Amino acid sequence: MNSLPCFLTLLTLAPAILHPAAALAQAPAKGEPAKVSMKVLPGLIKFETTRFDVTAGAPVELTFSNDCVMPHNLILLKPEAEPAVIAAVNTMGLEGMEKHFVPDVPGIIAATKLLAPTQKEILTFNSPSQEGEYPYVCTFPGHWFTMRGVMRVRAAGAKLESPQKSGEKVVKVEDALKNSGISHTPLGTFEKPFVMRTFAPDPNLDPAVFKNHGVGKDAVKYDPATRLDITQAEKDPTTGVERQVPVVRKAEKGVAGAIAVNHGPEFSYVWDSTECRLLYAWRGGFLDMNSYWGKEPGAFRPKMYIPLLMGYLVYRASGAMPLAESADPAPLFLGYRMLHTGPEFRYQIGTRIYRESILPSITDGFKVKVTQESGPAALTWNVSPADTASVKVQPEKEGLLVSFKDRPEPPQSPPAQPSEPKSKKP
Ligand SMILES: [Cu+2]
Repeated sequence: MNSLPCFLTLLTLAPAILHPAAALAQAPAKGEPAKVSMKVLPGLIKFETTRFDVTAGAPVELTFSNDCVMPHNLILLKPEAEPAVIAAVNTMGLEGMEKHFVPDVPGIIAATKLLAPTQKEILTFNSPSQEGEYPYVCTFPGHWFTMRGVMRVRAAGAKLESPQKSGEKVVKVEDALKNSGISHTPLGTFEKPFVMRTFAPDPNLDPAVFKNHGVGKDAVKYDPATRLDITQAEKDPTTGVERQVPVVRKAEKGVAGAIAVNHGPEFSYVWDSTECRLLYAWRGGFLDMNSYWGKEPGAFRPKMYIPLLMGYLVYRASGAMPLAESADPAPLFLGYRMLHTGPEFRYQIGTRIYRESILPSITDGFKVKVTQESGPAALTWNVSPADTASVKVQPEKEGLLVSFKDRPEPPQSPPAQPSEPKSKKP
């Protein structure tokens, strides 16, 4: 569990915020508060307690402890508020990490910060005076549809049942995803990764990594909200007649021909089929496709706008391709096949043909397994100078196993919104 200090460091970077719920969560009334203990089922993206009862208008002390390997929060809501809260969280993008995924919308009764593994927080608040069922959810991206429960508020004097624990009613992530309609933030699972060919973000990687292709191209600016190109008025230089022309600007830096793979919130990576190498890996989410696909599910508009990277990087490639020698020609991608561990990439450098798999760990680090298909020549993995402290190369049968330790970075910032004219209907 040597990733824990990194998680903690990461969260201390996030500025402390006073969310609106904090004001509501103060000042317990007279009398002993009802004590509720809330835990997380490690790795399952679920609260251990799925239902608890409280008396209306009475003080409550809820202790939320996160014993999981992922960050989580707990947001207690008025029943009618849930759709608006989830919708607001989905548009928070990377700003969410700073705001603990607690959106500024009405109907939040109490909320914890985003707790790093091993952290806990005590919420004290008065239960609503109105009887009813009040949902609580974790709003960390991808969690709310399985990580949820309900606080039942009972009239004074009514019998309170003992808390209900999560048990046999296990909702599979894939099934929940199928019903949720969140196709713009797709997620696989740790065991069953999700593979997507996409134009991927370039988080300012070392230019030496892109020896064989560039990043970023001029593109027409596309507005995902209206699904129209953004245009501006311009006078035709010859006729003087005003007309609408598309706004063309340098796209955000992005990698074409990338293969993005997601193992659930725990681990994602981008493998580049031009350079035939792993470019970067991250944790805490996958890609938000809204800026690329537009708002409507299936409205695929490849306008060279870059999906948002959700979460934080734990590895970035640097330097020359580790398996290539300086005299080698550019690598040639030969495709991939799905194994139970995820995709196995196949590529050629000169006369050598390699197979490569990325094997993630749920807590810290990952391994790159490389085998050479043609020829018995010994494999050499040239460790880049930036990797020497965190990478270990071991010879394996017919190949190499290269172990990487997590090197967590602060959460990715969303690209700055250009101040451009609003799109106009043609
Ligand atoms: Cu969570």
